[in-house]
Amino acid sequence: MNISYGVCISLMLLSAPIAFAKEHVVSQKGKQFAPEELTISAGDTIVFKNDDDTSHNVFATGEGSKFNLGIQKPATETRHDFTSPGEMTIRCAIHPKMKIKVVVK
Ligand SMILES: [Cu+2]
Repeated sequence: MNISYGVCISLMLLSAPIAFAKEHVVSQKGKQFAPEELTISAGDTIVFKNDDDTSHNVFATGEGSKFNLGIQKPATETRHDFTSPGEMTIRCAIHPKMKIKVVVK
């Protein structure tokens, strides 16, 4: 196979998902989410960064948006894909005061 043809196909495959889904970064710092409200589109991903020196545990219990990302150590990332529209409050299982409202359009 022609090499430039192969490179072209690879680039198309790599760039395809980026055109439709966005990544949103949410920080966990000082035992708070930042931002504390976020509107995204269905298909988008939220990357949760732990910028604290304590562990966190991101989870949600809403209808159609149930997930638990597990214990997350400092300086690590977890991520979740939001596939269907809705509104939810995402919390930390370790720090009950931590919450972020997410609207998926
Ligand atoms: Cu926490």
